[in-house]
Amino acid sequence: MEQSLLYPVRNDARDYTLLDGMWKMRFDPEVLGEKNEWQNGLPDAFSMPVPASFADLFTEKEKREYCGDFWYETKFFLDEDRSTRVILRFSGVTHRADVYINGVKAGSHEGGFTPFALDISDLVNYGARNLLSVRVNNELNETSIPCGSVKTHMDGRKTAAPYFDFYNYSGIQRSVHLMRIPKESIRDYDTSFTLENNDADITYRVYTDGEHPVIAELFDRDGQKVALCEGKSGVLHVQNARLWEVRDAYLYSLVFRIVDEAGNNIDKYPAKIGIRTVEVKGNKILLNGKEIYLKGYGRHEDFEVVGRQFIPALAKRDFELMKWTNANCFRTSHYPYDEHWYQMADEEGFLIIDEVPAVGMMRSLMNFAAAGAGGKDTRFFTADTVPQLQANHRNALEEMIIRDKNHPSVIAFSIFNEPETTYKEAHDYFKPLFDFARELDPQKRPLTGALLVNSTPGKDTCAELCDIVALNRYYGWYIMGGPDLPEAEMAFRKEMDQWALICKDKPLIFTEFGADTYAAEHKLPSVMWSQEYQNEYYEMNFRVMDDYDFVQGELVWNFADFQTTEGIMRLNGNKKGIFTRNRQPKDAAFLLKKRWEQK
Ligand code: BDP
Repeated sequence: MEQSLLYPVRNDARDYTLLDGMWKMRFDPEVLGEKNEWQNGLPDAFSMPVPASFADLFTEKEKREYCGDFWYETKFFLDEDRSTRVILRFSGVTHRADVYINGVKAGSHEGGFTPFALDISDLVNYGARNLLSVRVNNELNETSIPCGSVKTHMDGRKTAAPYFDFYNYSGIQRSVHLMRIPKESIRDYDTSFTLENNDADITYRVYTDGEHPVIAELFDRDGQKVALCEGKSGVLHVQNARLWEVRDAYLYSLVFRIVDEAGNNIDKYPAKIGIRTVEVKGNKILLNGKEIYLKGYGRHEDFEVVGRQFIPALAKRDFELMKWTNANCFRTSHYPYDEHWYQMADEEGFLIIDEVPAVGMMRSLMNFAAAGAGGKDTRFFTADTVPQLQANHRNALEEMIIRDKNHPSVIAFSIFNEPETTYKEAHDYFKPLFDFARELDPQKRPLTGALLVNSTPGKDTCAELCDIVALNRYYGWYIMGGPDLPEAEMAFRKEMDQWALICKDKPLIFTEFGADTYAAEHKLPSVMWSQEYQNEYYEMNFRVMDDYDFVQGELVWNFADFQTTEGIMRLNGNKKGIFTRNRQPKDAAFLLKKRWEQK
């Protein structure tokens, strides 16, 4: 990690300007931009908001589906102050970016869902305007995560061919901050907690790039100082600690300061922290030492027109809906979300399973389809691309854990979604990534990964790497749907009997189960795609899950209908939502609300 990924703040030591707004943009299908020096000024550009997913803003199909290089440009003014470092921080550019300041390359980044920061102090003009150009590329391949390929059409057009079931939204999709931070600054911090009776110890470590001492002070919600510690690492003792609990989220403010000889602040970073512990004990998941059953959703960052852009009002609506159904958890399927989601979950007392974009690790246009059609494997993890894929996966994992490790809401990290796990090379691929994540996480949270339909006991090679076994299962939908629902129940029970042997001392959760349901469709008796069938599907699945005590969570698929690529398997998108794409309930929402009130 070259630069600190700390979220930007403003105080007496730090400042930032948000560069969000209307930028210039231009597609570059022939990859001529750099040769034609577009980094010195973008000719014939149109305007484009930043942040935004560009696809659904257009009316022309070839623009919506554009795949390849594209350029952005904006200008910013910087005052004469040379006493700070100037850092440009991108919260998410999908999937890769080259950044230029005044025509000079400032850096590059691979991976569309985690932030990167570039020190541009030596490239900027002080007391003048500066040109910021970004070349973005949204192609998928077998070394990128998520995985996919690119299809070149007969007229030369390229479109994305994802190996996954969500739309390849791209662009500068998250905010851009121009930060000014002290030359000697706080780069990062770790926290972890131990509880004893009513007290708590917060073990912290601060990383700085200088030798001046650090002071850590803890304030409660009323601004009262409750603990103080000097040093880059230490333990803050909190008497009568207020714990961070589900839907009762108490946040403290932990303020780190680098101080000079006279006691003045060189840098200051305020962190919001929630005191809580997470562990797996036998086949239970414990939060603050008490058993917790996970209820909630797999989600997407997805909405009409705006695609993957974070819209505070929409996120507010989503949290209200999740609370209304008595949910307590969601998985950031299938990529780390915008940082505001985690900040909101911290405040609301929601639990997050934070997932790295390791999805599509199987050669198929929609991975579930290949697996559903007999579980064929494509020897994905034996290809020459694997070392580079693993390096990218490792980087994304590192950036996600560094970015999210101090959020109380994050209770587990998910290292994959539905890869082929049925042969040894898959295990060899994932083992070092699990080891790496364990080493990296100061809180040693449980690790997991969502297992595909054919990853069953005896065949699967990766469940043993997981602290929590997580299954994506579609009994009653892809497998034996409609009139075959009773057979689906039997098959489901048969599989669960096998997991029972493995999960004597390991919890198992469902990270996906669901049925496509068209919001306008009712039918008595039910048929697949009707609201009635979605309810029957869930009732059957819950009946099975409730009979196995090692099942410690149920995250339904999906919170809301979402956009996918076109195809005969999808009716303008995936319709497994409990809510429609514009956030109104289907009938199943009422079923979940009732169940989760009691569960
Ligand atoms: C699983 C995937 C998920 C899909 C889902 C589905 O993990 O991304 O959207 O199935 O088919 O294969 O709805």
